[in-house]
Amino acid sequence: MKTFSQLVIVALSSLFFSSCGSDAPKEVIADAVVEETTKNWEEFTISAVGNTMQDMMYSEKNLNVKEGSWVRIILKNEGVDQAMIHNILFVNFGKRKDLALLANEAGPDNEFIPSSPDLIAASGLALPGETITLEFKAPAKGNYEFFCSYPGHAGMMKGYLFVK
Ligand SMILES: [Cu+2]
Repeated sequence: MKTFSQLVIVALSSLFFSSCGSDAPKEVIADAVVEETTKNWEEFTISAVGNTMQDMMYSEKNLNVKEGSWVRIILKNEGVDQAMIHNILFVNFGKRKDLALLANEAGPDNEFIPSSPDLIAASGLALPGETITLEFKAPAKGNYEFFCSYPGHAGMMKGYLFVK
């Protein structure tokens, strides 16, 4: 019985040979297949809990991933109060407060996502009861921060990403 990776190789071989002397797009497809099957995903489910500005928080504070991996964040907004609207932004270390201010300026039209070179990845907004997924390639080795950029939330909803 062939394993999944063997099947992929077979599929790639046939793509390669069938593309010889013909148009290039098939090789592009093959490259996409290679990338998708070789991605190393690190998946985290994070709950946003609490229903007041005093008790809202993420269920996870520290995330550890390996350099070169892909990160999948599944953010579950478990709040029920209509003011509990959340997202999750990953930013360079030490930039949480600066980017929270920029996020306020970006406003609801931009889902409170600031435009900044210190921003690594940002999810959309999750309303109470909603779940949202964010996927991104882990940045270079080092320490990073994450937080909720909905106005007034960055002081309570925050944590760290360590890329090793
Ligand atoms: Cu929030």
